[in-house]
Amino acid sequence: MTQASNPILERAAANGIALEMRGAVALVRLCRPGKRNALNDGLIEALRDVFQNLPPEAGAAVIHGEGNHFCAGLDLSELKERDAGEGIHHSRSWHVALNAVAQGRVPVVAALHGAVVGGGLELASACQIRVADDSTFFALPEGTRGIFVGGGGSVRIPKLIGAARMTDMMLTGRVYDAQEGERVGLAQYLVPTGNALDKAIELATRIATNAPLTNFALMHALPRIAEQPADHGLFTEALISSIAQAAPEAKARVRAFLEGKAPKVQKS
Ligand code: 1HE
Repeated sequence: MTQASNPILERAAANGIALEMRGAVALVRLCRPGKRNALNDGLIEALRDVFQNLPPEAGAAVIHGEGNHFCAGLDLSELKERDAGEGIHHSRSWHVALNAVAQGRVPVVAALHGAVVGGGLELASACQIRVADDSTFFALPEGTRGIFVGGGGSVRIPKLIGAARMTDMMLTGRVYDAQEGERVGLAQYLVPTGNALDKAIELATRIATNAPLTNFALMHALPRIAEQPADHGLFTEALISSIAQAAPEAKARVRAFLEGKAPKVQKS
């Protein structure tokens, strides 16, 4: 399905989210470079719509930003118009959109460069994999602006770097550069400036060849197991692993290895 033939995707494109298929990889681009891809209501809605309506041929997705920055976070010009009640619903609308990324149908790789700040870091943390290039910097300026994260950041970011580091970022305005970001766990990959998108596409292309049930288990079972008490987690693991290994695709892949037709694990 192309953007031109799908009214939902056409509306998303008009609101600043472009979708392009690259083989089995859905390339999702934030297209508001003049405002550093700041996320206004239209963009958040478009993000939700795109991830809820990925073409059936998509086996993985990449999200990236146009211009010199990945994303400057919440569009602060919209903040001043909101009272407390509206603020709650606004935050919930981000939760829905970012859940569509985190717990959609396919794994998502974020290609990061420049500013990954505030809601931009919340968006990146909703992705399964983050690839940063050397120009990337991470910050949570909410503390400085007198506000709080509202796009799931307080749930997802401590899982990446721990509550202590997130608290420090918000209390002091600390900015992590790309190297520090990778070291503390904000990104799993670090590449030279300008190479994040290519690396993200390479990873997503590989991810798209996984058995769909494996990808499903990693997106939907693992995060839940990680939050369960150990005894419940072990039980859930037994269930999901038996479902995955019973699939015909798993049997075919294991057979291929045993017959010497599948690659061995190798040092990179
Ligand atoms: C914006 C925004 C924005 C840029 N909302 N308009 N996020 C922040 O606090 C980060 C605010 N932004 C910045 O610190 C800088 O813009 C950047 C480091 C990201 C980029 O700097 P630079 O020099 O490349 O761009 P600029 O000149 O600062 O901005 C270019 C334009 O984008 C300018 O508008 P113009 O009309 O004057 O050209 C900026 O006003 C505009 N712009 N960032 C609105 N964020 C769910 S809760 C999440 C809570 C948060 O995310 S709070 C953190 C918000």
